Amino acid sequence: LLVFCSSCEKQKEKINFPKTDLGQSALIPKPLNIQASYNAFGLGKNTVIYTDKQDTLYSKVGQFLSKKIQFRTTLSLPLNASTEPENQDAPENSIFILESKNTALSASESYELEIKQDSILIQAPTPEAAFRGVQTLLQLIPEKSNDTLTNSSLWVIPAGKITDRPTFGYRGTMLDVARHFFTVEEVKKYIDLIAYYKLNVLHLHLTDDQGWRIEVKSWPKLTEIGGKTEVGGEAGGFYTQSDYQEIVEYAAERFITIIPEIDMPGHTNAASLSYPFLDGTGKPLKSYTGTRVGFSSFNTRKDTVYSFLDDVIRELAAITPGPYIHIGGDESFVTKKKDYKYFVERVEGIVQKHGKNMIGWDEIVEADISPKTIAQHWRTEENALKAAEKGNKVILSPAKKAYLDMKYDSLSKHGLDWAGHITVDSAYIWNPSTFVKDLPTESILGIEAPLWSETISNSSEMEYLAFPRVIGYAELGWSTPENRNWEDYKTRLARQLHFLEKNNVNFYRSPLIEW
Ligand code: TNX
Repeated sequence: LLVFCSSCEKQKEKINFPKTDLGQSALIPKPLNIQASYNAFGLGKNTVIYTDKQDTLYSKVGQFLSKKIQFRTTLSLPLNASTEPENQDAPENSIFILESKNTALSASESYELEIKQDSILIQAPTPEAAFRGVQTLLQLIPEKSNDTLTNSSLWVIPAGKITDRPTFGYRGTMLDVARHFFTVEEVKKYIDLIAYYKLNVLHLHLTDDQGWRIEVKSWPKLTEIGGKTEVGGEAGGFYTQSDYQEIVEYAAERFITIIPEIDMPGHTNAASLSYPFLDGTGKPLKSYTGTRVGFSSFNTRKDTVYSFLDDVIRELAAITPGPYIHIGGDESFVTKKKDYKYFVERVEGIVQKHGKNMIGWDEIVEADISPKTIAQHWRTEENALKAAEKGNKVILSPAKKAYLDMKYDSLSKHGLDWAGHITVDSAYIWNPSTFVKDLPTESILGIEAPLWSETISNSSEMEYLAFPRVIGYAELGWSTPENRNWEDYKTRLARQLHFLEKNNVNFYRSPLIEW
């Protein structure tokens, strides 16, 4: 209590904050509702953080906030320093993260953030929602402290109230670690960056013709042989199961779901090279480090292929807490159509048997899939519509809008252009809810921006393609169409400069943005 009183005394001196406007802050994604109250909260050395302790995940969210505040400001704020906050007079200058019983907040990622002169209150129905609210708060911390208001530094946070929730429950991005391998540390960095913009899914494209990147204990050659190559002939690499679990846990701490993809029956050269009985093409097998697609296929009529897949999916499901396994299914150009359908249907059974929900690229709608399965639209609108007709949910990744591996323009140092150039404004200016004509909104699970890695060979080049476009996709997945506006967005995007620089992100300095 003494501690509180001394901090109260310090805070009680009347601070004359400059006038603020919460409505003008550079929040991305734009929250649903913002009411400014034009005063401010002074984040400083006397600020303390309290969380609901019934659920330890709330205190983990508090810890995350404290760590990020330290990184941004060097302030080291105590968390839950004393007994339950409700049992005593609230000390001034506190941040509370509390569970809300408010039914208006019942959606799993909805939160309220109220900033007053003496306190900040995040109320959320789930720790996940509290975490999203914490990102909003972090985004409100200014780059520079004000050192003239009191005798210590204060980071002036604009006051008011934000009520917020996402449009889509699935807001993702994909990383192709098969064409080029990214290390655990590189993947973690990407996860940390996307968490700040409230994405909640990272899809890992773990296998392709050029490489197999996940350890399968019952079939060790997949990584011993298949893990050794990548596009361009460099060394490749793979995740041990414990590496993968480390990624999964790091993502889970940020309430991000990892979706693993084993791409098949095409895109399987690395697997067949490791275990030739898998091959269905009959052509000589050799390692492949080019960028062509559509030349490989599993043998879809051999039972041993399915017992192999049962092992692979069982092992993968066991280390994947998220509900989904992605089976690829794209560009199987050398698989006969009837074999393709048979394959997708049988693999769906295996995925479901291991307790997971199947996702596949939009071609899978050709098969007789169950309504639980999800189709990821990338190229063919008819497939998206067909999925909806069958009662399947659709993830939107239309290549000409959402592909992070498309060049920005003809001058781009990296990227492909088969789906066109995607400038930073074109990437932002579209409405996922109406983009595929006649696709009912109820069929849309959400959006995902894939980053294929044929043209990049390190993390900095990856960041160049992903940033800043992925920030715009985060807004498209979260904010309502009414709240989205390019002119307004581009000024908020320009104000991400400090965050991007402080985190050493090699982002593309688009001339459309006044950085
Ligand atoms: C198409 S998108 C592919 C990938 C390539 C990508 C390059 C999809 C399901 N398949 O194999 O990497 O284009 O943009």
